[in-house]
Amino acid sequence: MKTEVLNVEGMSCSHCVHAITSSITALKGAKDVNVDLSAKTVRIEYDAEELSLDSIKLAIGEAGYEVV
Ligand SMILES: [Cu+2]
Repeated sequence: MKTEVLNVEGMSCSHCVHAITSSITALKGAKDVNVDLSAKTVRIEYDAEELSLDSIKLAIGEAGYEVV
């Protein structure tokens, strides 16, 4: 299991938290997603054998947010 913290721009409310959380948890291998709105970070716990960090970043981008 791997934990990664990403800086994500564009998150401002609980809708954003939900959008990001559901787009990442839909990925196979994602275990836990934690969004911190004030810190603008997303902490993801995932199985690195099933899921790559690039796929996670792509999912966040497709949800409409920018990983910086
Ligand atoms: Cu929002």
